[in-house]
Amino acid sequence: MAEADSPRDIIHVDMDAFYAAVEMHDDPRLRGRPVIVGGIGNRGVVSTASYAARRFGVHSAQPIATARRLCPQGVFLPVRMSRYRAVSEQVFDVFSHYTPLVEPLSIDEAFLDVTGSKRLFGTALQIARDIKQRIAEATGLTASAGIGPSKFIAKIASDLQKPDGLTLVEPDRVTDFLDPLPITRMWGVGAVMRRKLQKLGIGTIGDLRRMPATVLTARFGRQGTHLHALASGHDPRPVVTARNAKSIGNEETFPEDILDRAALLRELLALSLQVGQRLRSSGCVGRTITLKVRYPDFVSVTRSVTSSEPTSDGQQIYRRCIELLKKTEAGRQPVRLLGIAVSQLTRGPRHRQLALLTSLDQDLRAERLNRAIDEVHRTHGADKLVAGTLLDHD
Ligand code: TTP
Ligand code: MG
Repeated sequence: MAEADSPRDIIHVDMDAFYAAVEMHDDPRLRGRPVIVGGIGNRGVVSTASYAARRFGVHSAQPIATARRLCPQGVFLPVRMSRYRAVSEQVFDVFSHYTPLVEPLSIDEAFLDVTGSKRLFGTALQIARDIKQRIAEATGLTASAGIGPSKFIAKIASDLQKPDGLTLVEPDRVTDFLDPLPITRMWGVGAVMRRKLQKLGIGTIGDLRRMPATVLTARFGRQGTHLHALASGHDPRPVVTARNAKSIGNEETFPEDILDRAALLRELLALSLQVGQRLRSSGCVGRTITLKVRYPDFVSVTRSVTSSEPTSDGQQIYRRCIELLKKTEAGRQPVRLLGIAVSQLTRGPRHRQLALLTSLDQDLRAERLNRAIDEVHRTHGADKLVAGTLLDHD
């Protein structure tokens, strides 16, 4: 049997109302109250809200002004990133006790492959229980966990009984589990795709599974094939740790060779933003940036730069790539392909603390912008957002 098809035990763990829960832990007078953490000031946005505040309709990414209107009695608190990072460290330390195969998705969630840990620690269900218990002991906070035979199933499961949830999906129950769920529960389906699917009469994951794969492929290409496989419970994607991923990147072969410098910079920017997004979604930052340029005669060159500060910020990647591009023939010769890879990877939170001490404000602003970019990508597709001012760097 191919390795990807072997039975696996994947756990997805996600902290409950993370920033707000930390605030309530640190100031017990806040417990049970509607706590809203975010950019204070009228132009800020909500980072997260306690479950009490969510009952008023307050949610992440909402303008603070709206949240104040919906929940005037709310306790509004500023973001204390260094504190959340410290708690995140404690949570990830618990994970690493059970398996080295930990894939961070963000500051408060990760996938764990515990297939090889069962002999030592008991069933996956037992491990998930222990992890929740240890997190509670170390941090005083609750987490929700989902257990399943793939990342897709575990991710959906962890969300179903929040807060303090624990949901186990046995391999032979995958279809029963998925079928009744609305497609809004499908991890990786943005608002645009959801609307397209709804137009086809697809409301639940079961509807999607029963649709012939050929129809979905004809309509949506590779994405259609992928969605059908997921809806059928097939997801061989491995848990990828920051340590075993050597680099994260992307490259693009153009339909026509590009000579125009402004057009090259636009492509470079789009690639940089995508790579930044990939780094963030895998919870990584990297120090080395490598630019690849391929000319029409298929000859490729690479240029690299290594900085002391690791990054997952698309704009920073873009600025460094502009310098690298100057060290190539691009613009004097036409370009067939551009690629960017970021390597020397480490996990995000731990390695950003130093930078945070010196430039808290800048760090927070970049983080908020990146979150907004990721959100637009999730809901509208990757090509809908281009930061116009960035193009002026040349
Ligand atoms: P999430 O895990 O998405 O949310 P959460 O932990 O607050 O709540 P849930 O119980 O539903 O998991 O995000 C983790 C933290 O990331 C969150 O506490 C604050 C931050 N965050 C933002 O700053 N902006 C955002 O838009 C989102 C979604 C999260
Ligand atoms: Mg969370």
